[in-house]
Amino acid sequence: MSGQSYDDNNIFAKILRGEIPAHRVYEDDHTVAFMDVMPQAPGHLLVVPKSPSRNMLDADPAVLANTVQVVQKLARAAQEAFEADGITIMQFNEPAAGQTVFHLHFHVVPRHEGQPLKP
Ligand code: DGP
Repeated sequence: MSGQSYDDNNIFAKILRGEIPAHRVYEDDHTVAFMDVMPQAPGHLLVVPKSPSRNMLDADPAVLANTVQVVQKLARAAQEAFEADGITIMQFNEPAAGQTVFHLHFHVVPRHEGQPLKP
């Protein structure tokens, strides 16, 4: 584990505080979802808990469990809305694994047969 701490200047913390805009598609008491600005496929959204954790490695298990339930709900909704053949869920922890925004989040990406993800 990196031992890195949470920095509330990250982009998603600013979106959660309403300091920068995002296309929000879901919100409840604990979780927000908004569209990814660099979608790897149409309908690519991000599911973000409101409470601060850097990634899965430092997340409270209860927050994680609740967030994953929202991921499932929104994956089902996205599958229907985008008539997807499948859904890719992605989640990265620390730079070596591809994480670029250091507030816990899950990618929900609708997929269609024969259509690879955009890089
Ligand atoms: P990663 O940390 O690698 O899981 O990826 C972070 C994702 O966040 C990436 O797909 C692009 C997206 N992203 C970065 N900045 C913004 C932003 O300001 N607004 C939105 N909606 N998405 C962002």
